[in-house]
Amino acid sequence: MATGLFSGRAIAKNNQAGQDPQENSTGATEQSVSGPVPLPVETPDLPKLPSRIENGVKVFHLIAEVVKREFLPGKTFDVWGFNGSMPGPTIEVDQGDRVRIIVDNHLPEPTSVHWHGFEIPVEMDGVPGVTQDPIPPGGRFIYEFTLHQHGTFFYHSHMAMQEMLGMIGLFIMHPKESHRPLVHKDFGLIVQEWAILPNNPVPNTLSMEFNWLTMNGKAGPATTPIIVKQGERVRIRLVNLGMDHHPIHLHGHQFTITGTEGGRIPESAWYPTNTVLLGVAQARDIEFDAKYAGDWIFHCHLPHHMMNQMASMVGPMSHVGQGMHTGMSMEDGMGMVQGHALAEELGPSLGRAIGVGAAFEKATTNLPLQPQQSAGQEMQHDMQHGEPQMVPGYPQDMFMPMDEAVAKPETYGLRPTWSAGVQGMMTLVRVLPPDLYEKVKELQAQGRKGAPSPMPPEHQHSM
Ligand SMILES: [Cu+2]
Repeated sequence: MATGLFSGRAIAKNNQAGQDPQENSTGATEQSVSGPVPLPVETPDLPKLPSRIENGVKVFHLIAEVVKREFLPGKTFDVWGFNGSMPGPTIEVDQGDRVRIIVDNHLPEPTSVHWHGFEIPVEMDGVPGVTQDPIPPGGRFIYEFTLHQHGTFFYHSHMAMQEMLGMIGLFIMHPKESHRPLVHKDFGLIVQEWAILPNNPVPNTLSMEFNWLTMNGKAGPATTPIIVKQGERVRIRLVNLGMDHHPIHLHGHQFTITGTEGGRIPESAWYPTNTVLLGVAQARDIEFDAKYAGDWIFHCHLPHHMMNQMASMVGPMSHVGQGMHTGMSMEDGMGMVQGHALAEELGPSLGRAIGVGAAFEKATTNLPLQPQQSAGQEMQHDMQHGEPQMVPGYPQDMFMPMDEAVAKPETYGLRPTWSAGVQGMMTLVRVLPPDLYEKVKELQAQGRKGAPSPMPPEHQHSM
């Protein structure tokens, strides 16, 4: 993981925080910790932006361009990002660095890059019209500044709709002296939301209703789990630049919020919690001691952000008798083939939207559905074994594992069917006992896929 900028650096051994690793219950004695040398930040599913030194200046090269991003296996979308990545590659620097960032615009429209929260000369602030001319298609702008701050920052296009197409990246400034207590692992995640109609690869940036939720450009269960060893101290940096605020919740552990988009919070202001409200344009650092072994889910707690492509549920969720009928195709169920594409009733709404599309949503009923009108084999199965269709509100949720499609070293050893419980803006914090931790690290080094999980016997009847 420690590729790029810091790849040549040694990771300091020996915990200097005064918390002897031998004191923890795992018996672990050799652990990497932060110290005088910054601990590189791991950004699952995202690359680091390499740099070179020119006359004492750290030089980066960012290319704004159209990117294809696979949110889930088979679900690839046309988004905008940098250097082939969406979100853009992570930039890591040290406090005090002189930094030059060459930005080339390979997009078909003007852009500019804003350095969010940076205390730098206004000419470098990246606001088109106000502080600079927009960078035209094919054009270049060179940003250069000295960084005296430290913390979790980010860069993004300062064109609003370009933000909604994905033009953001992490910008980590390591402090001159590492914060105490030192951490063994340091991760970064960018959360985003998307409105993407079925069979359409281009996000609708005008929509206020979102059906794809991502962490580092992946929707659960394709989000690569965060791997830590039991007993380690962990920092996770979170950044949000979308239309919604996200209450991000960790299972099984309390954490403290140790940083904001403005930098480090004094320890005297820390308090225990397990959910952090990650507002738009904010960054939050959280830290915790990974005391309890297990595969702990880490997710936005807005229910609509805990699922994928929820528009596909619209058919069975709504209307019998009035309005659009259930049991139609996904496109019919969303009213996509009725009228012309710009008709008001087809305006910015997805699924259970309130607003322009609300008229379609009023006609909800609890009248009995027919089994063949349900979506998904799971439901058909359930319905054949009772009369759940007599239950008002039925159906609500689906359970559809896809373990093998998202298998990777970091998923090794997860419970079979795990993937059905990880959807939308979710990932896993896997607090692993030493033996399993070493095994996953070994698989990572080999670049091997996780062993496919066998289906447990009690589940085979419904597959
Ligand atoms: Cu959310």
